[in-house]
Amino acid sequence: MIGSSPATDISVTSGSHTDTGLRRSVNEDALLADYPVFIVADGMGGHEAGDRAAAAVVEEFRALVGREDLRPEDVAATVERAHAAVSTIAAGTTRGAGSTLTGVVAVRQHDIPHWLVVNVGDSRVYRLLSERLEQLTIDHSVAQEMVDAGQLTREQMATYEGRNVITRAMGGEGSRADFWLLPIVTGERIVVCSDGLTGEITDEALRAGLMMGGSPAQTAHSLVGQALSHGGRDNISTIVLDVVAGGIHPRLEDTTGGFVHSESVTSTIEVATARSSRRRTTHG
Ligand SMILES: [Mn+2]
Repeated sequence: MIGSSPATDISVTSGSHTDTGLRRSVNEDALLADYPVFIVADGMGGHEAGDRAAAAVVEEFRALVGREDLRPEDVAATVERAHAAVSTIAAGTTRGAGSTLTGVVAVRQHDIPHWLVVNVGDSRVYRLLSERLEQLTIDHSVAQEMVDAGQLTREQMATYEGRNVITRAMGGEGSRADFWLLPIVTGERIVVCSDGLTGEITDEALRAGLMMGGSPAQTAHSLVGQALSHGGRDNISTIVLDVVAGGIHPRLEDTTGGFVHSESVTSTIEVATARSSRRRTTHG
């Protein structure tokens, strides 16, 4: 899939793959990879409510496909609509329903093309730029809170027994989204994925897979295949996209290898209505 914007000449190539995995009977993940929207939703809930919740999130974002003039507020409004749609589904169930939401949407800010990174829950967005992999989102999970408190290392997150407990979800009371605004950079490779990927492969394996030279579609397939070969205990969804042209050019300080967490290099912006309460939600 190639999307291009005449106004900005942003050119993006993307590929995606989703798999039920080896242990679950239903794929409750949903994804949308169609310029300017690249999102993953990981649904949770009994009796097929999880996949309906994730599908509802994707359906709200489908209205933004093909739009060249999006502003951060448009995305924030879509997040609100998606939250309302999932809440409606949840209200019709006995066990409740919810979904994560993560991804990037191309928007214009001060007439410069940016990615608006959005996150609710523990699905993730990563960026590979000049061999350096960084996680652009911060999980809303008990495990992340333990890492922040120094009670768990980042390496222990993937195997921690309470790793599925998230602290924010679409459709839940704690649904406030995090947003980050980043200039689109020519040459960057962005990954949007559910925890079925990051629960099975390490950041270093992810980085290596992204650097093998495959197309976005080949790379998305190959990463999902790696997660399956590591056990495939959850639904696995992966979007890979390359910015081929039209973005800014990377700064010199962005060109070192390795992995960094995003807090120091991105800034959080407030574009959504805050909801202060929190509820812990378990998903798989
Ligand atoms: Mn999952």
